Amino acid sequence: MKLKDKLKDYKPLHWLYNLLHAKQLQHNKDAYKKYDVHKPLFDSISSKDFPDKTSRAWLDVNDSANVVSTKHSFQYFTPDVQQQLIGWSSKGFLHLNRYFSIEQVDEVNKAVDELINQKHLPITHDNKVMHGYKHSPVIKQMMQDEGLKKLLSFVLDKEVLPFQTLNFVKGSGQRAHSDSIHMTTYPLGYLIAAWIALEDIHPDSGPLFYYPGSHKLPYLLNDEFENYSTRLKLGNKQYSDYEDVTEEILSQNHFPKEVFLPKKGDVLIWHANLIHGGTPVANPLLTRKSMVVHYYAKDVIKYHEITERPSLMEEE
Ligand SMILES: O=C(O)CCC(=O)C(=O)O
Repeated sequence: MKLKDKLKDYKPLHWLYNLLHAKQLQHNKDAYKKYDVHKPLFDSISSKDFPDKTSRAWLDVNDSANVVSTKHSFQYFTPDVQQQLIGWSSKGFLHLNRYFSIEQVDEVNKAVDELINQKHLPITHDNKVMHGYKHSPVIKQMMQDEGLKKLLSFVLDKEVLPFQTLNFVKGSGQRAHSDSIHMTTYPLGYLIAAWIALEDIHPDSGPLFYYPGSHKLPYLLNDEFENYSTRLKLGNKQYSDYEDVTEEILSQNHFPKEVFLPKKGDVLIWHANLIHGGTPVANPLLTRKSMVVHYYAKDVIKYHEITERPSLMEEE
């Protein structure tokens, strides 16, 4: 292992980095007070600080089939969305047909091409451009779409804040996971994601897959894959250990697997704990243009469980 990778495990280096980004940690301030967390905002934080591992999101505590129609704003959604909201607690996802127009999507595709070719924004090993919204008003506009935010806020019953955009040109091939390991909240269940098809998705391009109902599995956090940290150092487990345990749990539970083959402009919205990933790319010549936006609820604690780092949020 390279020295740089070894050093990443030492928490004091994170604290230093966090101190240098203190403004981007202010979002946690009120929630620390509300949930009695007596730590400075720059300090490491993980599920060890929160022994209670249940979600308190209203559609996890209640069954959406019984409660969504009691909320005033329910009436403003289309009959199709209303029907899907009713099924949220059992399925853990929503599918919006042709939500974004072809023109909006084409503008985003143009912006992504420009970012890659002109601004030389790097594509990561799993084929994505991170945080494109910071460089492109068109990507930012899609991320901030008011109708989408209203729907996500309805599902969480809290105002949502976009945390990041990921733009994929090719399939990710990412193994099954829950976003709650990457973007963890306290209370649990206060992250929500929107996956936007930026072209018609071909079955051989490495489409997204997900397991309806898997959001009801217990949240898999550090303790569950024996990733034990100390005051100064992170645990010894790797992300691949988390993925192995997730696969093991899936194999014991027999959830049906769905492969998402959307049309350009469609959106899939998923629950904080829905297990999903990217199928292997059968034809590497094919593109799989898509954009993911992860949103946090505003007034919860937001962090990354494995590295115990509080999330850095752009200032509002
Ligand atoms: O689009 C994909 O292939 C995977 C995306 C994903 O897993 C995520 O954004 O959490």
